[in-house]
Amino acid sequence: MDRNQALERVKPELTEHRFVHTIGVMETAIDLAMRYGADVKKAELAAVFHDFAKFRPKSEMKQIIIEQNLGSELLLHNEELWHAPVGAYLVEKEVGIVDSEILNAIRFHTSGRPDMTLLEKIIYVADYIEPGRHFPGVEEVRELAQKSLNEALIKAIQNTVVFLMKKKQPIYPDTFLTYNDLVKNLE
Ligand code: DGI
Ligand code: FE
Ligand code: FE
Ligand code: FE
Repeated sequence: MDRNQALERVKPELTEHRFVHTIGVMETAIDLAMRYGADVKKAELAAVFHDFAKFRPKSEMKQIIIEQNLGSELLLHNEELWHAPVGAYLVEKEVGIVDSEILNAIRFHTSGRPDMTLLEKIIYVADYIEPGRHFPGVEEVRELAQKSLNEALIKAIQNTVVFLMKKKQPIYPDTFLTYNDLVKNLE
């Protein structure tokens, strides 16, 4: 599947704003893949489809999480987390992408996980720093991403956790597990 076919496929699934975000993630992921020596075509496809399930009804996502055993603890946390694992499932089922590296980059783009692959880190960071993002601290993460993907990822998680805590929102345990794994392996 080439880039234009992929973009045509994802477009009707998204709002105009989310489609523009997706193109930003795609361009950023390609840059990062070239910089850090990842598979550029896989980064491109994973980025195009990373938010594939973002606008599926809550009820559909919930049903998929239960029926496909995607982890019932997800249901106890913010629905914002659901579109990542549900997206990986639907991109395989409805788009026909079977490459597990691409599917895992989609699956873990919101929470991360311990021992993230290079491609997973690239999609996570690209999602955070794409040019359409304007939240506080994003510029620092953009700069870090030029020299260390791990440092960029740690800062992005820190910012996300602080943001959620300020709103007194629960933090999904995998987000902490990802953070702990990254700081442990720093030195
Ligand atoms: O889909 P996007 O908006 O492009 O970005 P995303 O998939 O990275 O994140 C979507 C949302 O998920 C964002 O509003 C913050 C939220 N989120 C990320 N990590 C956690 C989280 N929410 C909770 N409750 N816990 C987390 O650990
Ligand atoms: Fe997302
Ligand atoms: Fe993200
Ligand atoms: Fe996104």
